[in-house]
Order: sequence, then C-alpha cells, then structure tokens
Amino acid sequence: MRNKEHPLKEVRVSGRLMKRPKEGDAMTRLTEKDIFGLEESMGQSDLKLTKATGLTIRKLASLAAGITEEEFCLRSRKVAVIPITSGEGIIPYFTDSVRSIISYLGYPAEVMSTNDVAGIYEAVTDGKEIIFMADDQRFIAFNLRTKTIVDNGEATARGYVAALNSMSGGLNSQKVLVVGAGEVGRTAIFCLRELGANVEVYEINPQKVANLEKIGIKVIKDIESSLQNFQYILDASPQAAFLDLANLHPEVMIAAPGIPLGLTPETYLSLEKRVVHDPLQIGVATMLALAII
Ligand code: PYL
Repeated sequence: MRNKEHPLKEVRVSGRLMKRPKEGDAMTRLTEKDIFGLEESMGQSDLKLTKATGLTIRKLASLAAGITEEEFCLRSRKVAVIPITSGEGIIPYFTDSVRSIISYLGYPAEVMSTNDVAGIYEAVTDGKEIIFMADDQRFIAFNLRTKTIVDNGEATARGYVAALNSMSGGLNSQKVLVVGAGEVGRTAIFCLRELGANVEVYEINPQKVANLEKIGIKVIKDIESSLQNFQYILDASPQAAFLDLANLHPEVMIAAPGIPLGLTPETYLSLEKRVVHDPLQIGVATMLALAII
C-alpha cells in the first residue's frame, strides 16, 4: 500500500510500484523488441487504428497536424532517415521502422548509408528535403527548405489526442485523465484543453506536480482510487502494466503513447477497439504531416 510519509514517495497501482522517472523528461528508449516486425505489420496496425478511431493513420496525422488529407497526399518531399550513434547508439530496426512508416504514407524515404554528420551530408547532397533523426534526447524531423523542425514528443501527443478525440466522439466538456506530465503528457494536456476537455493529471514527480498546480491544472493524488472516475485516459507515462480492467471505468477509452504499455496484457486485449497504442507509427506520421508544411 502507499507509503504514509510522502504520498508520492511510493505509489502502487494494481499492486505494481510506480517507478519514479529520472529527473527531467527522461525519454523511454525503445528496444528492438518494441519495433521488430513493424514494417511488415503497417497495414495491420493501420486497420486496428481505423477500427478504434474510424481514421486511417494518414487521416489521423492530417487532423493532428491541422492539414487536409489532400495536402498530406500532394507533396512528394524526399525524406532521409539518418542513423545516429551518439549516447546508447543505434537501436536495431529503428531507422528502418521510421522509413517504413514514411514510405507507407506514400513519401519516398531512404535510410542513409552513413551515420551522424556524414549522414546529414549524404542527405543534403542527395537533395533530400526532410531529415528524420534521433539521439537519446530528441527525435526530430527537419524540413531543410522551410526550416520547420518537429519534435516527436509534441507530434506524438497531438496524434494521440486526435485519436482519443475521434474514438470518444468528441472530448469537449469531457473529463480526461492524463497520466504522466513529461514532454508528451504536457503537450497532450495543452491540446486536450484546446478541445475543451476537463483535464486532470496524475504525475509522480513532486516538482512537476507543483508546476502543474501553479498553472491551475488539477492533479489527482491517489491514482488507484481515481481511475474508475475517468472514462477517457491518455497514458503518457513510462509505467508498465498498471492499468487493469478491475480499476477502470466500465466504458473506458485509452490513448496510450507511453512506452512500455501502461495496460496489463489482458486489459489491452479485452479493450480491443477502445485502446490506441503503438511504438512509433502515430508519432512519426504526425511528424511528417507537421514537417511538410
Ligand atoms: C523516439 C522514441 C519514442 C520513444 N522513445 C524514443 C527513443 O527510443 N529514443 C531513442 C532513439 C535512438 C535512435 C538511435 C538510432 O538508431 O539512430 N540513435
């Protein structure tokens, strides 16, 4: 049960201790296991997304970026994906997965044969117009012509808010719980409030809690007893398997950009059309839609 000394010191949900993320917005690093087979399953994941939201990934990304689907189809920007060896280095299948999502959306995309600075040189001299690259701190798309730069965290938040909005039939005046106020969570809070949703947040980091309360965001203190009060949840936390059907609203709908997945496997399976989750697809598609403008 919860530690009485400090309400946020030790928090258990469905019996699992919620881990305190490293200070700041430590981005959870994907593993090859998260993205293995992504290319081959693009069609299948798009179908699953459409069943849950009524939107193809192209339509969803267009909506999230505020462009029309025709605008998204019109451009034939040449895209480079550059492997980056800094920090913990290359993630197997990462650049290939990014390339396959961009190609699936109809854009000519290529993984550069060289890494890092040489990869940037190769992309620019080969006339690429948009470059995608990620180190351990940031994953960006950069439009060399317009100088537009897009961060994966913001794009992922916009994409998942659009998915939850569509799945729910509209979030205006609806209560929505955002779990996690890192980069994705904070952008999601902003986008949800733009839609007129009544946003409440659960965050384990006391400094982030104080910052949220300072700007008038309601922060819930006890997630275990509050979960069933929210029909709509956006889980942007790095906490694995803490969302269990037994604790959730009977008609709950969940948009879950967080890695690893916050739902228990059985809850993920049983929610079926009422949950949206993927390791990269929605974020990358929305990055592209934001970067081509
Ligand atoms: C962009 C993903 C989404 C969630 N976590 C982020 C992550 O894993 N970032 C690290 C990406 C490193 C990529 C590596 C490569 O293969 O180029 N530098």
